[in-house]
Amino acid sequence: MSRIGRVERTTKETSVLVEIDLDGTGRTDISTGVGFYDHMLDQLGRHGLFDLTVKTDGDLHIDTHHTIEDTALALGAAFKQALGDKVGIYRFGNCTVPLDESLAQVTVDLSGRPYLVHTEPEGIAPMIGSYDTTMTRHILESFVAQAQIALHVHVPYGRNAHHIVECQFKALARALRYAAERDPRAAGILPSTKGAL
Ligand SMILES: [Mn+2]
Repeated sequence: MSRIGRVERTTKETSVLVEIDLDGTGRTDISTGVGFYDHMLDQLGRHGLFDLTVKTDGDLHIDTHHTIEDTALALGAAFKQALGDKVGIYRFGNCTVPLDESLAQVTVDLSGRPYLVHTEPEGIAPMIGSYDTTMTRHILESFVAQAQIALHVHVPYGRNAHHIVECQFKALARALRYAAERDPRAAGILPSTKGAL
C-alpha cells in the first residue's frame, strides 16, 4: 500500500503543489523561488528518504513570507495525508545532527495533535539570501499545525545562520523518517492505547 500525499493549495497570494511519498528514495524536485528554502526542502526529502515534489508560485514581489509559509502548510497537509491511518508505524522519532559548529536535536510524536517547542540561538544573521531566518520557526509552526504532530526542535548552540537552519531540517527529516517508518514487529498494530491517532 503506497503512502502518498498530494496537496494543491491556491490563494490570492500563492499557488502551491506538494507531492510526497513516504516510502521513496529521497528523490526531490523543488522550486519555490526562494533558493535557500529549496535547499532546505531538498534536505528534507533526501534525509527523510521521501520522494518530494514542491512547486510554489508565490507573491515574491511583496516578500518571501507567504511563499514560505503556504508551502509549509501544504507540506504538513500532504505529510498527514500520506501517513494515512498510522497503523504499523513507529510513531516516535528523534535525531541529533551536527553541522560543523551547530547542533540540532529533533524529537517527534505523530500524535494527531499539533504542538511545537522550538529554541535556537538568539542574534543569528537575519537573512540567508532571500530567506528570513525568523521564518524557520514559522515554517515549523505551519507544518505542525497541518501535519497534526508534536515536534520539539532545539539548537543548543551554533553560530553560522546557514548551519543553524540546515541542521534543523536535516534532523527533522531523519526524525520524521524514523517516526513514519513501518515497525516490522508492529504490523497491523496502531501505536496507541487510546485506539486512535
Ligand atoms: Mn505568517
